[in-house]
Amino acid sequence: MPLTCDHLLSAHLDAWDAATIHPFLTQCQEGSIRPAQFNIWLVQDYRFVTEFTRFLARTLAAAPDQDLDILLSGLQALQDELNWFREKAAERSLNLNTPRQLTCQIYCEFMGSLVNAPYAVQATALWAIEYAYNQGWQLPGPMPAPYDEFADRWGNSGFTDYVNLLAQQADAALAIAPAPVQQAAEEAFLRVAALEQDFWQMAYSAEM
Ligand code: HMH
Repeated sequence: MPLTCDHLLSAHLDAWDAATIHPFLTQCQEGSIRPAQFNIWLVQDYRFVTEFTRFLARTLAAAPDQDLDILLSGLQALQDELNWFREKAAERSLNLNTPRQLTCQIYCEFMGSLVNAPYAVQATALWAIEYAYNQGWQLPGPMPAPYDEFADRWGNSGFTDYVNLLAQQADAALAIAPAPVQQAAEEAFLRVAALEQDFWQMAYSAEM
């Protein structure tokens, strides 16, 4: 039986919960997050998304013809997202040239390390990265302003549809992948889960 995204989730429930359930998100939902901590996340996530854009572009470069349409829509959404991050940072007078924290750097290096990985591995990692935010921002329930705008960016139904299509594309690639590639995809999934957990935690351990 080929590996699927559903199987990865059910085989690694604890790792996935740790990636998507965190006090950072709960405190956004309660409106009790300290603005300084939220701002650390915001700046670091902008820095992450710039590298994630490059990762998506490299994944697109390796994709079969039938996957190009969805991946191009993802790149277009990231163009909007990067501009949105710049607006949010300007509203809060945040400097987006702030150096990357170690956790952000490690996550970006991991995405870079997948440059020569088989497409099935890249597609699985891409899905996991997007699904982590799709779930993480939705699970706590409706958020108060100003966090509702952030929750909606990754929790809205259009983004949810996009993530489901990414899962279908990853599943199709995994279905024709040899066993060692499926194993590499599982390792990439677990790596994403661990890095997502660290990324939330970064808002609490980092200095501005
Ligand atoms: C850390 N993971 C992190 N940041 C993001 N913006 C996404 C995933 C997007 O899905």
